[in-house]
Amino acid sequence: MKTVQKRSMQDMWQDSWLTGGSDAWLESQYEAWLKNPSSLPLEWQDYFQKLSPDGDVSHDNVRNFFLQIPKMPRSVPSQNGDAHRVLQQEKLADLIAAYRSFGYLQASIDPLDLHRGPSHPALALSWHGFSSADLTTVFDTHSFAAPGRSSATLGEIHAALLKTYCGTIGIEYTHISSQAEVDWIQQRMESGWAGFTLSVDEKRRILDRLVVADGLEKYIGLKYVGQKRFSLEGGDSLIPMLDTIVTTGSERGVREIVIGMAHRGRLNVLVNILGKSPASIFAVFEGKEEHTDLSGDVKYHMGFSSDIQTANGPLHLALAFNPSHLEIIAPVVQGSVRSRQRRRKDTDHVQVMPIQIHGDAAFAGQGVVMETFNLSQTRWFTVGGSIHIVINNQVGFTISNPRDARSTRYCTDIARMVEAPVLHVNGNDPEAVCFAAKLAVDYRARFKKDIVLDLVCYRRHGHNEADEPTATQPVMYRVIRSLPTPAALYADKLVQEGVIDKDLESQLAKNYRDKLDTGNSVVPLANSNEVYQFAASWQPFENTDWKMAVQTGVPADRLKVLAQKLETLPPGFELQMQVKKMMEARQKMTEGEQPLNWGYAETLAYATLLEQGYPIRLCGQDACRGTFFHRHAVLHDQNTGAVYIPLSHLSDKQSQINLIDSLLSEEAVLAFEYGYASAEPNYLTMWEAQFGDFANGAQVVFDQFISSGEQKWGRLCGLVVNLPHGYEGQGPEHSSARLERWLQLCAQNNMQVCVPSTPAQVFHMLRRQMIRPWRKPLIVMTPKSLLRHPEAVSSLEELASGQFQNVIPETQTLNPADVRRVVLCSGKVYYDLLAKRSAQKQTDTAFIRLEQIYPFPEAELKNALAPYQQVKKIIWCQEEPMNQGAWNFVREPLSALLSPKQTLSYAGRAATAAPACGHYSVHQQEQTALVDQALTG
Ligand SMILES: Cc1ncc(C[n+]2csc(CCOP(=O)(O)OP(=O)(O)O)c2C)c(N)n1
Repeated sequence: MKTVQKRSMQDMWQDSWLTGGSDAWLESQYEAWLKNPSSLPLEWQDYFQKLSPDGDVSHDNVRNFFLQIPKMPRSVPSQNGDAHRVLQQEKLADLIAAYRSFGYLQASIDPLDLHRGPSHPALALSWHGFSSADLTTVFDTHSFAAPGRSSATLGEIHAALLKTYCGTIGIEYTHISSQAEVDWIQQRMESGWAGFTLSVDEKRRILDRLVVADGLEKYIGLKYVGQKRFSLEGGDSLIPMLDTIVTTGSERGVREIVIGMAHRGRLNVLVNILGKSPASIFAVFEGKEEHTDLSGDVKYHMGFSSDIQTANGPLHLALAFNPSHLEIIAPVVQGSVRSRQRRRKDTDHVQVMPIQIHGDAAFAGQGVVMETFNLSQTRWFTVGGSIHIVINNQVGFTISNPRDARSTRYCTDIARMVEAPVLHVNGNDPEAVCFAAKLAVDYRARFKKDIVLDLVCYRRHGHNEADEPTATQPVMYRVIRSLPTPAALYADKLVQEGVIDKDLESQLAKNYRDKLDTGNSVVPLANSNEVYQFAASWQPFENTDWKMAVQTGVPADRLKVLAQKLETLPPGFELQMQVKKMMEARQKMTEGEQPLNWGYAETLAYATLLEQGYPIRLCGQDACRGTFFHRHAVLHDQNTGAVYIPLSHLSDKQSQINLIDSLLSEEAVLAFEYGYASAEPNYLTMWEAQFGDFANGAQVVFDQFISSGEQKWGRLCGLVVNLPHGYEGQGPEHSSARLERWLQLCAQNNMQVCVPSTPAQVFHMLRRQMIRPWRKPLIVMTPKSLLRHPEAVSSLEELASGQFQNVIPETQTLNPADVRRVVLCSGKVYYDLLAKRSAQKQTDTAFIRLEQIYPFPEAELKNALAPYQQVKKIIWCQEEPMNQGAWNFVREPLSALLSPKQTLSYAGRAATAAPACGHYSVHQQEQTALVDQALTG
């Protein structure tokens, strides 16, 4: 390549690397670079730029020549026949490459034929210098020749390209950088799709699936007129698509599928894929469903699971409970799948497969889609690929103009970020739909990556059944109203092919209606002794009470043994200097030479749980080290970079711990952890925010799942959420974890909100979370400065005995008769109050710490207040502004505990818009003032 000499353009063309036997792919890259350098990644741009031809033949010469090629007369001098043949073959290679890369732009994927965009110039024969005279020229080709032949005319090849890449499937795959994947897909498309045929039985099966999809909607539409069901009609092919995925999946070893989907078509999937009994769905339409103590949810959000019978044995299907918030279910499903894969020891991600069903507007619009794709190939979050289906009905509520719905050409373009193949399929060609579905399952099985099926269809009615679509989409709906159903269209096709009788469609429809009338499941279900063996049992956690006492202490000698194991490193393991100091300090704590700090107690909590058989998954941004340098659960050898995790080296029988530095997402990562924890009651699953305030980026997960999932759907979950919180002058964003937000969400014992103030408290709190048979989310305000505060320490004995104290009464010996005020508080401010009281040698003020704010520990607080009956002033002190923190939550239940002679008052910052001020000096003045106010009020 580097030895191009000064020669004429024609010479150069004839024997330079442009025409000769160099690698076809490299050539195509070079050509792409010549046409448009910025179309290639920077490293390739750089590579070609540096690959400068010798002498005065520059890239510019080559580029100029190359760009002339399409315009050049194609009749190469006859005296050079070989050159002509090579040139023609090269032009053909360009043409084929163009169809592989851009054919999808011209594919016939829209059943409404409304939005066919501009095509690509390289799809025209003339772009490559071919004229109609060339159509009969014969070329060597295996891919596009008729079976048994190794050559075809240009006309035949062009027709095959159109059929393969511009038919009812438009496939995007040449953006994938793995040549193995590209080759695999190419082969599937060029031999598989081009020659795709189905047996008569398969065709009948597809027709039957279309008939049931349509039949259910019509049945409900007629029986329950105007009631919301978010009809699938127009996207009917979803049912044969899912049917194919389930069948093919079961052939490839899939034993469990978890589906995430929104409202559209959900009832149809429940009845026709999962086999939920139609009677139970009709009962909801009739208002006759069973009521429980829970507050419940609307019918198109409810989840369900079943065991269906396939030719390859039973297959467990689960449709995840779903809030209204579009797309947020995707990471929850991923987490659930990962948890189920772990339970089955399915490390190759074969047995459990996710299907994510999206709407076109939501897929393009919601940021969590991108976050979930970003999780998809990472070490601790991958599930070996998801099959994404977009029910692309080309309208989102009332938006249908793509120029308003997104800035990308396709609603699926976000998937290109993970180099997922995308198949746009015309929903009115159900055979193409099934071909694409099969390809998707095989691709995932082979490459363990995400793949997208863009089911291009339409929405026969309005957004819901009470909604009139022509008000905003008159033209689109004129077309839609003229379209026969997908079932009718396909039945016509099969009649024309002579595959079925004319009346088969109506017979199938009648049979289906008869089945619906019985109310029984319309899907063959697995027989009862074959059903799902891998379900987690939540039964021990049902109807239990948060007040039950559990012993969480661990004998001191056992703690010492574990601590010594945690402090033992592999020979020669070189710690970083500060980490070494931390480890030395921990050794002193074990020896009883120093009191225990936060990191020590927390680590021992994990060690004891692991030893007792509770696995742990702790995940967050920088969670392995700990944002505030206190945890160091994963150690790094300074010489070799090797990693050592002491918590994984306790004993051969211990449970597994996964310590995870997550990628920089709150919403998708927290949703994933919620999904994980919801599928596994005996796993201590923890998510840690970098600073507590960042949790609001995941607010949907708190509102829609963590706080309300049990009441809406009866789903228990023991997820722990660590939110660093405390006013230390770090400004408005890093002081507050917005304690008030979580408290506002608390009711019906839905979750716990704790603010532990000592290392022993965090030890017992974490252990209680697993040992007490009560699974509720635990929101923890975790400390920052307290991690190193000399007073925020505990003794080994405090870990060895006792339990988590929901309330910590006054710890110093005060004479209750001297006490004139009782200050109640939570968290770090206790230590500020303590310091001032000690400095002032004040004996007239008692402190009570509220360590669990919800469920409100009324009885324990009453006991703690009991010695101070004569005290008139009860003060709630907090460092958060008055409109924030716990004040508004605690004032009512606290007041209820006081005698008529006692008054409750507030000591703290005034109400403010921001959580904290931005100036350190102001912060200090405020902090001093609120402590003074509490101690003198
Ligand atoms: C996060 C969120 N924002 C807004 C809505 C309200 N909403 C419900 S359905 C819908 C349109 C969704 O369009 P698309 O994703 O194309 O699905 P389709 O309803 O067409 O099947 C909207 C905006 C919602 N449910 N969730």
